[in-house]
Amino acid sequence: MGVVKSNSSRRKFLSVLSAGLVAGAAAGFTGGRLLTPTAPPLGKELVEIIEQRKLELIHARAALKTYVPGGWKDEFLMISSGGHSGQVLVIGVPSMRLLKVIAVFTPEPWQGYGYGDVKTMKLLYKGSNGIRLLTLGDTHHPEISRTNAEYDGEWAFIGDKLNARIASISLRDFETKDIVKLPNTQTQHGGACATPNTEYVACGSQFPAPWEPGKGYKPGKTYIKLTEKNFEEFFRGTANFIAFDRKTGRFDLSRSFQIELPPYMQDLEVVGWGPSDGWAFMNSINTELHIGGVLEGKPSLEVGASKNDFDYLHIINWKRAEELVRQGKYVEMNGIKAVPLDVAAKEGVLFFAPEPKSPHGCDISPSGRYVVIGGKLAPAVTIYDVEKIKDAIRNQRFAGTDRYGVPVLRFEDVKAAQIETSLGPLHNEFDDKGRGYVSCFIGNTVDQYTLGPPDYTGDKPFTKIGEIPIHYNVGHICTTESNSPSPKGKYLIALNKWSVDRFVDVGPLLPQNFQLIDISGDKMELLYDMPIGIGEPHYAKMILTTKLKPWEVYSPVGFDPETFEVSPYAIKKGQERIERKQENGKWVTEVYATLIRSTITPDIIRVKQGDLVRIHLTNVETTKDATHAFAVSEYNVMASVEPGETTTVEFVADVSGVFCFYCVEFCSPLHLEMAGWLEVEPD
Ligand code: RUQ
Ligand code: CUA
Repeated sequence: MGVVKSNSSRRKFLSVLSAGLVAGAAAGFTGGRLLTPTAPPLGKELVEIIEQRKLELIHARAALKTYVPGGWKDEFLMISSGGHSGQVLVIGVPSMRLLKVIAVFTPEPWQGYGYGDVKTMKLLYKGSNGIRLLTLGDTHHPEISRTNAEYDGEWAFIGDKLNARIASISLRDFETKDIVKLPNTQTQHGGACATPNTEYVACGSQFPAPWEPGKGYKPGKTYIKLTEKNFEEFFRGTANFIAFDRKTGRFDLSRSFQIELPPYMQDLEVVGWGPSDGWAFMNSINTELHIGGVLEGKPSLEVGASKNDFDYLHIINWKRAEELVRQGKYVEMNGIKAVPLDVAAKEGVLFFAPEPKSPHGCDISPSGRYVVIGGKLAPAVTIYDVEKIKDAIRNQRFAGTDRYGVPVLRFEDVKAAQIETSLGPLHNEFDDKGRGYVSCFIGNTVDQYTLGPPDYTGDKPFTKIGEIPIHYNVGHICTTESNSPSPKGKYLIALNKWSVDRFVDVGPLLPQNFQLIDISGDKMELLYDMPIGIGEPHYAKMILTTKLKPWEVYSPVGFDPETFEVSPYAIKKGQERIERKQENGKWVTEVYATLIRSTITPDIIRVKQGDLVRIHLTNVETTKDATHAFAVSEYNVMASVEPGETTTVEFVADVSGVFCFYCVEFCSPLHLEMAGWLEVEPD
């Protein structure tokens, strides 16, 4: 579609616009905001702007639909992955304004994340693999905590594909609270996806990891020679259900469990509600078990993994797995209870259904009745009926088993429909009218279709009803509160990999592109392009902003956002002090400091070279936005201290000299004076 070029359409629009504005004003209708008592000149003014800027009808409409004046709040908040930036982006919708970048897997100076601030250093180390400090993350799938399967706006989760980790983020302060490395898993792709009441966050592996029988996978320890035979016998995927504590924001491995999976390269995973309550679904891409080997005379991974006509949709009864764990039918491996593959296959945890080869995406309709898979290589989406799946399992109607003994259902027994789409269908999202949307990577479209009952009760179920061009190569799409029982309709955002031609060129590496689309009417309408200057925008979730209750300050003063309690290191103004003492035979200089516009107290800190320096910083301010930040020159140390917060920075004073420290937030007219000295006396 693109831009409407016809002059007649513009002229018509302009005359309609000016007539409407004049008529509205004449009737005394001001609408309170746009039109003032001087409406006729304003109408003329708008027409002039439109003419001067040579805008078309669709441009002006789009601008009026998306412009959110300063001081007005966006209706939705998008929690988006930051791709291989390792972070999470928070974006207002429909304004498409970037509100925050949340540091998660990668150090981020602005938030004092990973630069000597003890609580953030602890997170990065805890989330590492015991071999080295991991400061890279490839964030893929964000999730929002749920109550009765609805997004409740309390917590967010994000997975790291590269290192098989998930993180929790509080939606009170929009800060990362926990990172956990999934045991026995090397890469992650399925999920994060919360169970209906966020008892667990589900996340599955992508590429299988080598497992030692009974011992699983330990980074840096496990070695199994990579051969086809070993791949089949010893490599394994996982479906993980990681217990989450809503109070503390922490994951608890001791209450978590995982299910051992064949090395089929599992893809996206979702957890159901309603008729699919207790079930999780994930697809797979390499039931061929091909490992590649181009230089060894074998087909590439790409070719070898696309041979079979069908791969397997994994159907997981996670409540049954939970029960088996309670009965002790698990093996404890590397800190998690693992339900072995043969147990999962025999005891009703794991089933397969054929899915057209090399599928992608796995999404659940609002009713919880349908599971929708993108064809990727086949131009169709396949829709499975959960009632049919449950019925076939109940009646033991299987076509047989796979090579690991997992029961395989018949495609015809569980299929609800297949809908033809543009080329390369990947991910599905839904609206409030029983319609589904699918991103088509190769066709560069988003296609719209109808579901079946109870989601859609009209006379054209399972039918494609529309499409809109996308710029370009769309991966995920995101509609408002989709993948929950009550999507809100209104907007769809296409998360596009390439932005060729859409913006001013900024070198060979192009920004990626979010496109905002209005889905409230019968026809989809493109509203806005938003370049993403960091990482690949992978997937996002949108939530009504009215569901969020973010804190404005930390309270009471001395609050520690790591423990959600008052810090034992919090002090009041006047209690500042420096103490030097020995800890395990090492000298430690411990500083209790306050921050308030525009003083850091103490402003001179004298230490001896080699001391471990620990500075507890309390921002004693209680007003919104009175953030101070503490950075030490030449020492790579930085903490952001929000109003009311107590945090600690720690570093070894290994270099002698006199070093300035100062507040890095432009907090007051005397912000430049908010500084002091660290003197490191040579030993
Ligand atoms: S998967 S672009 Cu990493 Cu979300 Cu389909
Ligand atoms: Cu505090 Cu600048």
